[in-house]
Amino acid sequence: NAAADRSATTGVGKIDAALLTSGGDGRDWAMTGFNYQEQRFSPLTQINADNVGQLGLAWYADMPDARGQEATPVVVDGKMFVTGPWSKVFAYDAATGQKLWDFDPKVNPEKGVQACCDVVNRGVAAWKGRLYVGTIDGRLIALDAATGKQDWSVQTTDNSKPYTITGVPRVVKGMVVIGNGGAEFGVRGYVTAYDAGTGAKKWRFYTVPNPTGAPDGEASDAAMAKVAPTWSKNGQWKQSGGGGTVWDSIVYDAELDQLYLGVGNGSPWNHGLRSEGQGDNLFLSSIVALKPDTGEYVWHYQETPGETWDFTATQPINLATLNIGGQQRRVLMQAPKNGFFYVVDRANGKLINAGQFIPGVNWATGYDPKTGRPIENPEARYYKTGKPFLAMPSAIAAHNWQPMSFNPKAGLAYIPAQIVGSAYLNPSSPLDQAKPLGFNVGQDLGNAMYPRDPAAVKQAIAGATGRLVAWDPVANKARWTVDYPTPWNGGTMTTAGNLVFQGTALGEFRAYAADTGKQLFSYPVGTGIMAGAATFMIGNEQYIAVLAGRGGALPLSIGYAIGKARDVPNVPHLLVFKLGGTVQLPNTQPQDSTPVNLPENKAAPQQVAQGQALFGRYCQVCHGASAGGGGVLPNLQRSATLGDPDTWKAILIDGMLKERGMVSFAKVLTPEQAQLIRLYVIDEAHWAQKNL
Ligand code: PQQ
Repeated sequence: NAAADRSATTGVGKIDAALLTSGGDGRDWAMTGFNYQEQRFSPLTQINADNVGQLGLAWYADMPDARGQEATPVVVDGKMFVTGPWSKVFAYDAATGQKLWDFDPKVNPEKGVQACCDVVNRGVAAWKGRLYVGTIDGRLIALDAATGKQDWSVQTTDNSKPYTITGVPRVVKGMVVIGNGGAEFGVRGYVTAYDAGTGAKKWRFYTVPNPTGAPDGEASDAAMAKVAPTWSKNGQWKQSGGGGTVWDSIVYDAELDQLYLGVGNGSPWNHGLRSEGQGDNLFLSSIVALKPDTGEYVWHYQETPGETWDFTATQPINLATLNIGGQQRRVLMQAPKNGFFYVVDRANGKLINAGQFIPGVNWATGYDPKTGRPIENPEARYYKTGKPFLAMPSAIAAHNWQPMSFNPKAGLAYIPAQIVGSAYLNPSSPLDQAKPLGFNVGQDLGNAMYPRDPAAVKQAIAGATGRLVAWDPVANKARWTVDYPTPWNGGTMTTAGNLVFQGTALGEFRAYAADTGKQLFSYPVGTGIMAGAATFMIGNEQYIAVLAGRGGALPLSIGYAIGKARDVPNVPHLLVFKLGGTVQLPNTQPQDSTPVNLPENKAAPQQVAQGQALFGRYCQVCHGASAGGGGVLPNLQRSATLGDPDTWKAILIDGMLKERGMVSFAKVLTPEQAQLIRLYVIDEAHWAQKNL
């Protein structure tokens, strides 16, 4: 009986109660966000500000795929469950590290090219003896937690479209709720609730209207009828689906019995192209509250009306009760891509506070407290001015998916923030219109590369930095900050032991005092960390677990500005610490950065320019702007095939490496164009060797 409660047989039976409290004592880390409030705050105190310096490794495990490691471990009754790239699931004895089983959903590697930001996965949900995982190819799979065997699987997306899943399913009132991604390519976002026992569909909520104008026959119909006038009559959303993917945050509020969706950016990004520059385009870049039983709309708060910069509101949401102006307010908190930290009243969706958490935010100066709307800088709407807008923050985000935590004792939220600007510009060439392969974001991607100016590139590298921000949501300002020389540092986790844990892009796992930000611990892990940590107790011992390994949007796409992080090896590990742990990690070699012998540069400037535009359009989102490499996918400036036109063609046109996710680009490139890209990369590599 597929619907049977598996708790009796698996030892992870108490999980449904644990989701509310994580067992109350915090011995389990029952869901990726710790419990339904998703504060990632543990009440455990054995490891604390006085003794955290004694942490050492209890055990570690090698992870098989050197792509982004983004999952937070889930730990229940002594077993640890994590996911890795390609939606694989791994189970361990949490005290010893003994592998119990693994599960590979066998995603077709060619699907990887539709994952905008790496083939990542952020973790499982556990409930009544089952684990739930979303896959890159849009399946929601239920596993028996004891054996890792598949119980049921449903296809939650139309696989003829570029939908993907990277986010964590959430189990709410006997249902599993899952969203999807794909708004960089052209999809229409939605979430679906399935019966947790059987996988039968319960309801679906679309986040943007149906381009055909017809009702969907789904829970969102009434809401969509209301928001349809916020979209233009024509505009590219009619073809692209409009976006609004819910690719990360979905949070259940057990106090108010509401479900909050963090809704993503528009598709294409460019509001001028998407919606003829008209309308707020609800529910893009919004937090939407639903009734979990039916999926009916309750309220919404839109953070970025008329979204046009890829400003998602998908980032982690923390629930809390705060004393604001002498009143206890049930709030949600979010630090989304756009650089403002929001405190929103959960009862009605009204804005309480919005404050800039990184310096230099220039698309808006602040929020009108009456309307809850941003006060915009008119220059930011590049499609209106016709001029490029050099924006802070950018699509890569002031804060991306890296988990944020909230410590109710310190009254602080810990934002893994970053300071990375970039330019937005209307497309100048038909090349940048929608294509069967590649991004469809309404930007001048063909020209979006680093200038051939060493000083400018060095400035871009120095200017892209990271910052841990301890934000006081009541005072609406930072209490303390820690700066990092590179962006894309790890998610945060905080404890009643007055600690905040965070990994860094340069390969350290650190702990700070939660109240003051004083650094108390640093451990060299030899590889960059992006994921958030979990903590749990087995017997008399508290453990801290974190995945290490680089990947995700920024290392794939940013090119040179990844800076020193590119030299850090990418050797993925699951790391588990305890007080007095003595296990040693094997030494890793730094990435080889000695100059390679490049083929002679014989290209004419015209060929280089053509190759550069094609590279910008089709290659840079995975191989980095200006082929600058990010230490995840092959650094093409060092590729042994640069001097070998036949192998180059076999890879780009014939799909020789499709089993590794490098698909054939024959749909969009002629063999001659493929060679122009090769000539451009050779030219760029010569320039970089000489100038950087
Ligand atoms: N994913 C990452 C990552 O895992 O590093 C970073 C991003 C995504 C983004 O910056 C995105 O904008 C983004 N957008 C979508 C989307 O629009 O559907 C999906 C995803 C994803 O599923 O990973 C990301």
